[in-house]
Amino acid sequence: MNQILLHQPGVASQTETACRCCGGQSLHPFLDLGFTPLADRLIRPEDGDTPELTFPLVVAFCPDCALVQILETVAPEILFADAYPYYSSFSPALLEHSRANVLQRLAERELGPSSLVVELASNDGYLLKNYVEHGVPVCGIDPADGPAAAARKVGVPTLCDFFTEEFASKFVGEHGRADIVHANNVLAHVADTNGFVAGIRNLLKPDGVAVIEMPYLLRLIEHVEFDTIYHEHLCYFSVTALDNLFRRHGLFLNRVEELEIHGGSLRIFVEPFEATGESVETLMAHEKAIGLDTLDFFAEFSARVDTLKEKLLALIYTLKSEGHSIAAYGAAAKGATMLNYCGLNTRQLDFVVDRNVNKQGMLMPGAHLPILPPEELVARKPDFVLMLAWNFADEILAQQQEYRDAGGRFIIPVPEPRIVE
Ligand code: DWN
Ligand code: ZN
Repeated sequence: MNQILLHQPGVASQTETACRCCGGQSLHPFLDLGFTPLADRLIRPEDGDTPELTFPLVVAFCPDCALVQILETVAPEILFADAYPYYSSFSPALLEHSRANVLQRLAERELGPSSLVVELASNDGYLLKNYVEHGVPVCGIDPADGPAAAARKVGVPTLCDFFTEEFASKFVGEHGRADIVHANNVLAHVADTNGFVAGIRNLLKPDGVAVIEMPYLLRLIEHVEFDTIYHEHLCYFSVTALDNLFRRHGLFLNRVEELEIHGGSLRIFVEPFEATGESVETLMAHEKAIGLDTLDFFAEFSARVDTLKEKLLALIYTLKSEGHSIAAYGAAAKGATMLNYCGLNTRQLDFVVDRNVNKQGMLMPGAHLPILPPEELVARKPDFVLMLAWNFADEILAQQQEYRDAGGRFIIPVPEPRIVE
């Protein structure tokens, strides 16, 4: 297996010198994950020997607005080009989480046939379909044509486009303003964060609310979730950085909830009027108290990432030296960062399984593990399985009871590599 990785400076990407949100010029890098291929850019088997583009993956802190961000911006048309493989509906826990979100919104607000709910990065309709069920008009916006087509199939009208400030003005002209704007796991992905937020302001009714979810920086650092760092994720948010960002656009972070999903996330409620709730004051005070808004907070992180890598490699090499076979579970974007940063590939791992039929038959970026259906675990009985989709470990362990009863064991890499019987 000769894996060819290629980096072409200035081709398809640019290295930022100013903060993505406040424009500050004093960014402090604190973690360097090297050159990695694009985490969601799965490889066709016939392209196994074709040079793969790689990009630097350096993480920095902005002392002016407390935003953590990567310094490389890969062109969106490169990042979200080819058949974007991520379909939210392949994760039952995510579906249940999203349904509960909608039912809470329906309980909180008078929504009916004259209302409008818009979701940015609406994917395959995994969330908006719950509003359709309750007769509330919706519109999804997502640049990925595969998921957008899947959404229309489940009755969710979807516009296949990138959401920008200009797009928002055009949309309001044609469809009016929204009562609720949902945006899950997308704020970190947009190259023009300020334009995106300005678009949300333009889209919202005066009494509208934007309900936005993103991974929480504090949990990423606490649990060493370095594998959630990849080129699709440009920003890593604290409540402090979010408050600074939205205020810059006349929007106000009035409420925040902490969520378990994706290794620890935030759900924020942003409105065009200021009514800062206790939940926001409490978390911002906590962040100040622990110094999450200072560079010092990140000083140890690089060393902690390397410790996790050493422990995982020591475990895997010991198991290999004892003659054990090892596979993996979850052809996730975070799996690509984990494998490529740790230098794991088909020399140590035989294959990876994933439920997403759009991923099966492809190869993982860089590591080139073949992606197979989960049934292959029971069929081929690898002795161990590295859980790359650790954020769904509970449901995957339950799902794989037959494999475990047959003696199969899982390795959970984050926050500390451990074996689960
Ligand atoms: O921001 C993003 C996060 C929210 O989701 C996106 N950029 C992409 C994605 O990141 P990821 O690929 O690391 O996410 P997941 O959701 O952790 O990926 C889990 C993978 O595991 C998916 O490919 C689906 C698969 N899966 C499975 O095969 N069986 C998941 C479950 C729950 C299962 O039972
Ligand atoms: Zn900044």
